[in-house]
Amino acid sequence: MFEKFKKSKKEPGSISEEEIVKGPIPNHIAIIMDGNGRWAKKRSLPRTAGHHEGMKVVKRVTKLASRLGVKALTVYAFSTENWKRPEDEVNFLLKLPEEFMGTFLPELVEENVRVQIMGNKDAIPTHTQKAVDKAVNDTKHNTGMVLNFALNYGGRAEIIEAVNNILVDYQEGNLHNKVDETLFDQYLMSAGLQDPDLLIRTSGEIRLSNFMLWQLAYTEFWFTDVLWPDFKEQHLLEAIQAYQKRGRRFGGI
Ligand code: V0D
Repeated sequence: MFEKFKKSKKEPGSISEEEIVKGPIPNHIAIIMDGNGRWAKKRSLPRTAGHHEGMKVVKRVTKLASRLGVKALTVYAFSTENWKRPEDEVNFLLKLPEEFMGTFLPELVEENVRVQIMGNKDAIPTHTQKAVDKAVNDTKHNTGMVLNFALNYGGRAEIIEAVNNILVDYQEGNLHNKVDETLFDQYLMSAGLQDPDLLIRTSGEIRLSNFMLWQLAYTEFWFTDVLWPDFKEQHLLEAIQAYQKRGRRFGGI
């Protein structure tokens, strides 16, 4: 093979970290990790096997994102719609945070990653809450990348909750100015995080599925047919490279 063809864009194995860090790195990446069930079905495995494999991919992607200098990584782990799945599958999913933290917490601490959660935590089982609280607590002094899990999260519910909390603060006499975008941002579950620069959705579905509706207003979207358990470091580099090739205008010219 001639040297000059080695870095061909058609070769998915050709993007290096060194090359990517020369360009702008998205501050905040959000990911809809779809396709775990389909991945398992293709292998005649139970859907839960796909979720388990998907969890390992979260670890790998977290490490690479952190190395590249990404400031925040938000992953859609459990939507408010996921309760409609078979009970066994829901129970399995709600055990994943425990396993994830059991095997990954020391590495997260070493990577200086801070875990955050957004979503309705009250409705999840106590054992899951405990694992999540421990993750948040044990990493709260870390100053590196924020790994933000959307857990029992829905974008519309988040907006409605923000509105209701604004009403409460208004009634209590703690709101004196008109509501503007900056104020509204502070009432969202993502308060403190910048809006995502890049949204990745795997598994070929081209929709938002109630994910970060407010925050994704100016975000660049990158969709791939790759199923989440098959998503490798190369795919994240590919997504960031595509992002780097786009000119972001935020509505300007
Ligand atoms: C299944 C693929 C990590 C998508 C990834 C409760 C769905 C693996 C967590 C996790 C899930 C959440 C909070 C935390 C630590 C880890 C997780 C769920 C599903 C749903 F503090 N992966 N993961 N949580 N999957």
